[in-house]
This record gives sequence, C-alpha cells and structure tokens, in this order.
Amino acid sequence: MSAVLRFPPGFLWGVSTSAYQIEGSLQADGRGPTIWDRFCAEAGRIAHGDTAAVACDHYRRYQQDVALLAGLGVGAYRFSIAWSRLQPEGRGPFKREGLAFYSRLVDELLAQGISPMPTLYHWDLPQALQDAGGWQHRDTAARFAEFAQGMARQLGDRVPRWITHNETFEHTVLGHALGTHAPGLTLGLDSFAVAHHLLLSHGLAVQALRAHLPGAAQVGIAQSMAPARPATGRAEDHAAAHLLHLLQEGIHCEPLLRGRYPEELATLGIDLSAIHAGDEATIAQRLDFFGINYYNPTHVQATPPGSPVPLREAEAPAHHERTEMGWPVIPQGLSELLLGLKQRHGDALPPLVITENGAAMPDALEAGGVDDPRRVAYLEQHLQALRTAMDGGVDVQGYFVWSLLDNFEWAEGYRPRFGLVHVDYATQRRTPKRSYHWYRDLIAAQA
Ligand code: IFM
Repeated sequence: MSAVLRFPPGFLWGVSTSAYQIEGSLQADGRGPTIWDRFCAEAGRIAHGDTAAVACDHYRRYQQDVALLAGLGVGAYRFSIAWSRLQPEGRGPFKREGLAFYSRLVDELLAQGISPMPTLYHWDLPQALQDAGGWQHRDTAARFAEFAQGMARQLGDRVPRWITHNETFEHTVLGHALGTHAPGLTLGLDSFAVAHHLLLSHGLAVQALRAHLPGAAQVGIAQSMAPARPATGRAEDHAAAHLLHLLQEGIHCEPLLRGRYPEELATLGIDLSAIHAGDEATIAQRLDFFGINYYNPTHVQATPPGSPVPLREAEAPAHHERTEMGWPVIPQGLSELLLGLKQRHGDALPPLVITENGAAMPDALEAGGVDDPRRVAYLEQHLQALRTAMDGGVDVQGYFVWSLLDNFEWAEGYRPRFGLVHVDYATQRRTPKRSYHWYRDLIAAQA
C-alpha cells in the first residue's frame, strides 16, 4: 500500500447504490409506480429496451448483498429508499411492507457492523406526484418533507447519517431540461423551477429530519460536481464553461452553502419567479456534511447563436483514457474541484464526503472471475487525487465507490458495468471482481 493512500483514522469507507438501479420487484408489496417505470415503458427511451423490472433482484437478495458488503469491510453503505414503496402515491400513510423491507435492511447492516446511510430521493418520484405537476410544482417539496419526516420517525433510532437528495443538477438537467431521463421533459432553462423546488424540498426535509432525529444524527446532500473546462481557447467556449459553472455549482451548491443564488443568474433571462421570500434561507440549512459525486471534468462548447440551449458537452482531448460511458479519466479533476470549492467557499464549506466515484469498464467474466485492472487504476488514481486535496487543507471525511454491484444505468440500460461485483443478469450470480478484493485490502490496511 503506497503511503499516499493512507487516510486519517476514522475515515469512512463505503460503497453506494440506489433503489431503482438494483431492487427490481417493482410490483411487490403495493409499491406505487414511479416516473422511471413510466419512462422505461416508452419505446426508445432506454438502450436495448432494458427495464429495471428485475435489475439485481436486490429486494429479494439483500442479505446476500449485505454479506458482500461485510466481506468488503466497509464502514458504511449508501443506498436509497424508494419513496413509492412507502407512499405509493407520494402522500398518505406509510405502507407496512415497504417499511419492513428497509427496516430489515438496516438491521442486517447493523448486525454486520455497517453504518446505514440512506438517500431519501434518488430520482424515483412517485408517478402520482408527477401527474400532479412533479417538481415543477411547489407542493412536491412539502410532500417530500413529509416523507422525510416519516422515515426519520421509523428509522431514526438506527440510522446515524441521512442524505436528502442525489444530484439535483442531473435530475434537473437530464430529466427536465433535456429529457434524456425521466420524466422526459424538455424545458431547457425553464427547468429552473424544478431545481429550485428540489433545493427547497431539501431544506424542508433537513428541518423535518432534525425535528425527529436524535441530536447526534448527521444530515447532508449528495451533489454532482465537476470542473467545467472550455473545449477550446475560443472566448465563446470560455463563456460556455463559465455558464455551466453557474448552472451547476451556482444553482446547486451556492444557495445550500451561502443562502443565496448567484446574482448573475438574473442576467441570464431565466424565470426566477419560483423563488419566494424566505426560500433561500430555508434551503441553507446547516449541513453536517456535503456529499460530492465526482466522475470527470466537463468539457464545454458554445452552441451557435439561436440554438435552444446555449452550450453543449464536448469531447475531452483525445489523449485521455475513456470509460465505457465515454467519460474521460481525469483524476486531477477531483483535486482541482475540491481545492477550488475550499477556495471559493472557505469556512462555509462543511466537511466533505465523496459519496460517489467509480467507473464503468469493459469487464468480462472469465474462468469464474473478473479481472478489472483499469477500475483498480481508476480508483487508486482518484484516491491519490483525494489525498492531494486533503493535504491541501480540504476536510474530507469519507469516500464511497459507485457502485457495489453492476446495475441498471438509467437510459444506458445494463451495458455499462460500474460494480465492484459482477452481476450475471440471467442467473443473478454475483462475482466479486479484482477491484472488490483490491478495495477490501485497501480498507483493511487502513485499520
Ligand atoms: O448511476 C449513476 C447514479 O445513479 C448517479 N450518479 C452517477 C452514476 C453513474 O452514472
């Protein structure tokens, strides 16, 4: 183990998953339909017509998956709770069966000495709430706070760390601005109301959680963050990169940390009328930790004048290695991001946790095993970059690999494999990859 991969005592090692990507059993125990069920049923939305109907069958095989977590030796497991298993229509009394599932999962984790870290919303809105206006509608924020309160009441005695949302930027942009994710809306910059209501719901949920959790419980959010890089030296591409920074960190980070959207937003012609008096203060609840999901910097190009959206993602320079998602491998982007956040936000920045980092690689199951040296190299290089940022004064308290299992990668279906554990979808057989053993050894060596 190289010295650079030594982390402070108490550093939290984990892995992440999300409900829709692994659970399957979409009809079980009275679960209500979600926007992703509807989206997957629409022709042409998901690669190869894949659906999450079975996924990793985790709903029925969770004990086996907790055993895999125990074998890894992780201190914590980040999973998400499927809102529509508790409230099939997004409101009303909680279903006993849904509660029983997450309660059993939490107990199983605790029995193995693994700290449960649930995310309350990882993109799977109950369809009934979408039918009532979804995140464009302010009332959805209040519904989410009620859901958070119910979960705190039910699991608060056993769950020490809570995450409200996963990646409000991606959910806004892919789901509501560009339409490549559920619910498939193409609102462009008019999707700002969605972003605002997601952030507002976060603030309301933090209040609801704190009102019902023991004092020591920690509450945070997991946001996708990436340095925005101009694709060329052209002034318009620099302006596009600045705009992306504003749309991502400006909207999805600044109000959380500073209680204000950037003033520059008003100059973009975005309709900001969704912001009511007092909302920004509600959004800026104190955070015990700020979760960062990092994969790669975004290279940005301006689109021609008159285009429906003012910028687009460009190819990264050709010399970068690429993952199966086509994403460039740029570990220094992580240290640049973290040091930049520290510089821009100073003491307003809570302790950070890397809530997702990982790579889809061309894994093959051969002779009963999966040799994935490129994933090992990816993780090792990103941990080195993390160490660089920590040595530079950034307070990072944990690191979670995306993902424990190969799983349903949204619009990309099952082709990209992100797991430390290979899943044979025909048999549901789990095979730990070389990266699983590598991560296990890394965690053990820290102890
Ligand atoms: O699979 C997703 C996850 O749901 C959210 N963050 C990025 C991952 C990889 O695309």
